[in-house]
Amino acid sequence: MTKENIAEPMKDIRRALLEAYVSLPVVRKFVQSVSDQAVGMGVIRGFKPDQQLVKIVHDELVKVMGGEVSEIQFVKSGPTVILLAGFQGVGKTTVCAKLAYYLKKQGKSCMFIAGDVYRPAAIDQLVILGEKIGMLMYTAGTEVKPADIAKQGLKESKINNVNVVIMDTAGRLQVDKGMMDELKDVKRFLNPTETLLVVDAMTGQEAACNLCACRY
Ligand SMILES: Nc1nc2c(ncn2[C@@H]2O[C@H](COP(=O)(O)OP(=O)(O)O)[C@@H](O)[C@H]2O)c(=O)[nH]1
Ligand SMILES: [Mg+2]
Repeated sequence: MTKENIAEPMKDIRRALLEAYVSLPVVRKFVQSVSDQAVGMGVIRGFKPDQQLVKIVHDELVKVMGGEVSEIQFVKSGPTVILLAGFQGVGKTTVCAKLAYYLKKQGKSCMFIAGDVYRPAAIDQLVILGEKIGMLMYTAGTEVKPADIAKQGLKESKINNVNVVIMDTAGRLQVDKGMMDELKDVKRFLNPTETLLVVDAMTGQEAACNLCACRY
């Protein structure tokens, strides 16, 4: 493969990535890396050059998406505490249930703390999901501050001797000082083992900005 004969497909790849809302620096690095690998590479017998280029693109995509898996860290004694954060409607409450279901199947006992005191029926939503998978839950209604809910919920989880505590929180429509301050307060009381930012897969590169904004 030569710089000349891959120019056209590289242009298509660049366009496809930009249309998929991938950020420009990432696109540039990606195209450069694929070109570097392809140029001068001999074609393997039984393969066509285009098939080989597709393979390089595939492997590079896997690398860009993060080749390694980051497992949840569990503490040795006391409950492992997982705090879920993210904007409104991204799927935090749903992730609470999916995560708990997954952990329960691994033999861990889990408990929810319902910390979304703003979204109408957010607590009911978590309770309904929790009942479906037989979860222990701590709820305190909507009149209590999330930080106090966190404190009480954690206490309750220790009494119940659970392995994992998952706290659901309220999201906002955008980065909001009130939300950040509230999360900071919750975090202080909860001292989570893991804080997971839930983002919608359709968010694209904006997700990276959300992560920077939420890193508190
Ligand atoms: N298609 C799809 N819908 C989802 C997914 N996760 C959550 N939802 C839906 O998105 C809506 C918002 O989810 P929710 O968990 O309440 O978001 P939260 O506001 O961040 O707690 C609900 O109607 C969910 O059923 C998902 O992975 N795929
Ligand atoms: Mg929710």
